[in-house]
Amino acid sequence: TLIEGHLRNALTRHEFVLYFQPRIDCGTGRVAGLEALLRWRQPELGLVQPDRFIGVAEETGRIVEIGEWVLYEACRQAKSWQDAGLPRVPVAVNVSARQFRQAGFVQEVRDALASSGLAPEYLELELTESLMMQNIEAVITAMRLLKDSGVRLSIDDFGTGYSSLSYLRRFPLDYLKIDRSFVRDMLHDAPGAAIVRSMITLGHSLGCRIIAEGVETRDQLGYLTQQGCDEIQGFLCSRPVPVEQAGELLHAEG
Ligand code: G
Ligand code: G
Ligand code: MN
Ligand code: NA
Repeated sequence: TLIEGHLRNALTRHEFVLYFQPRIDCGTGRVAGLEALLRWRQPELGLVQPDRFIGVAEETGRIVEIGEWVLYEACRQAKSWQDAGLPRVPVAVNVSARQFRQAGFVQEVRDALASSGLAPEYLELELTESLMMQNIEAVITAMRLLKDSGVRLSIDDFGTGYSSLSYLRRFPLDYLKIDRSFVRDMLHDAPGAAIVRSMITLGHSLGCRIIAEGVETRDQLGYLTQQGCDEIQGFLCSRPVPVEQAGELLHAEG
């Protein structure tokens, strides 16, 4: 396909960029972290959103080298903000299943930290619920190694991937990110609200901080805060923004 062909040269042509979306601490209103989100500046196609190419990159295996770039670039950028004296917040990176299952993934993470000089507690890895529910024992082993290296781990898109509750407690998780579909439906009916409340309770009982995704309204923020949600991410606070604007967001915190 067209995407597949262009994707072949995208890395060497430096066509990828990272955008960053902040998440906000419900208690303090301050920026609690930034999620790195990949964008592709393709000369003929324009700015291509990940929904249009991540799937293709997964199928062709190209996601492995792209993911490696994202990991290093996110660490490098986070370190560069810190060196500029901006407030230190963790940067979160999305990890695809294929990338995570590579034998060298844990070492790749350590290498990205070492070569960028970023302290490990400022790197978070977002693993989707569906990634975590396949080859569970191997996933737990890799997650333990990553935790031992000092990075933080999140379960992303929570609620969409048929988690086995008996396994959930075995994963060493720091954050649970409630998928935005639940936040969207939350205030429309009683079951929607009850599901989100249960996720918050479940996440807390697993020892996680809870991040609600896709928060777009003040009403949603109010409800989530009232129910004990720890952090929110979504268009209400900010869209994903290019690196310069992300730096300005941090500067405004300082
Ligand atoms: O940025 P946006 O909201 O359009 O992202 C759409 C989807 O693409 C989300 O599910 C997000 O997790 C995924 N995504 C964004 N950036 C990356 C990335 O660097 N690596 C992987 N594997 N997925 C990403
Ligand atoms: O799957 P993941 O959580 O990584 O997806 C992140 C994606 O969610 C990004 O592509 C981002 O553009 C999108 N996103 C972030 N905040 C909002 C929001 O408030 N509403 C909607 N509809 N999408 C959002
Ligand atoms: Mn994510
Ligand atoms: Na998500």
